[in-house]
Amino acid sequence: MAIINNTWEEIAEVLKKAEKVLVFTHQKMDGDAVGSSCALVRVLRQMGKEAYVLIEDDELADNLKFLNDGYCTTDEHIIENPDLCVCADASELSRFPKRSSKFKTGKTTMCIDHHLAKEPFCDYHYVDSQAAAASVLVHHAIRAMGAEIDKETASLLFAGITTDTGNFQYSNTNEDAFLTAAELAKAGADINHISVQLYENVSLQKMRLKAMAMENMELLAGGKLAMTAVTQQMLKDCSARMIDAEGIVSELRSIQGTEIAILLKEDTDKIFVSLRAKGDADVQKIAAKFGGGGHVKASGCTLNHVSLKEARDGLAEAAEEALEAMTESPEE
Ligand SMILES: [Mn+2]
Repeated sequence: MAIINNTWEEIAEVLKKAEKVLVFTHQKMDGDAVGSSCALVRVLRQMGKEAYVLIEDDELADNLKFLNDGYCTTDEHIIENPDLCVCADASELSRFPKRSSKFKTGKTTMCIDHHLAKEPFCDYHYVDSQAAAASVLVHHAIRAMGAEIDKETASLLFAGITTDTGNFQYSNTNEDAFLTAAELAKAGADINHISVQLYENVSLQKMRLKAMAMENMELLAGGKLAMTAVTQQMLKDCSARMIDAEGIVSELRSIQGTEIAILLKEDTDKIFVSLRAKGDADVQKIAAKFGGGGHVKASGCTLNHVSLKEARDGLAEAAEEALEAMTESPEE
């Protein structure tokens, strides 16, 4: 059953009527998850409501902590009988598995998101997979409520948009993303401060891990395929955590001539694989071969009970095949 969106007026009415609101977002929060959910909570509080983001993770990533000015909680009991539960930047209960039963306790439920959603699961929806970020849609919702967007709210929403568009570079960057960003700049969003916090705030451990991963990089298929791995030993050597491997795969993709980038992350009995594509390459198909999925340009899969070498060989072969198929049928 396809999702039929409500109008912004309907969404705004429901938000305005609720007194006790819990906002949910996806696990492993990124800037858009934090920005969109916290902005909504901030505005609802300014309207005199009791509102929190009930987060799935134990804590926020270090470079996102500055966004959380007391909006987020891990306490399920902070609001016992919410009038409204809203999920932002998530359009499936599986995106926040620990909190999904709490979400259902909302007298009314709502979803505001930009992921491709399979099934309607709320009373109210506004899901637009064309939107560059959930923060763009939350901005629409706040405007529809007629609420004020102050400097802090504008900064939160801007953080979401810059994150999800790769700072206005990815293929999802559209007119609405720029127009929204312009309005947020006008409302006082502290763009340089946000950018420094988000992008120039890398821990030494993370930087060292990236250097080590780059040092071990392999270039295959005449430079069209870039691969590397992050092992448990490397994490020890750099005093880093696996979360610090974030960003390495996009760095691989940025190499001149590279069309497919693959990062293998070694866990105790499995290997997590991140895939990225540039140009016409499609990594979704490669990930699907290994039981994974995602988007054409960014996908992932998990390999169980294989050695790092086996994972590397299997992925390299699949990627090389995909690259060969592209040169055979360039028009397709
Ligand atoms: Mn998002």
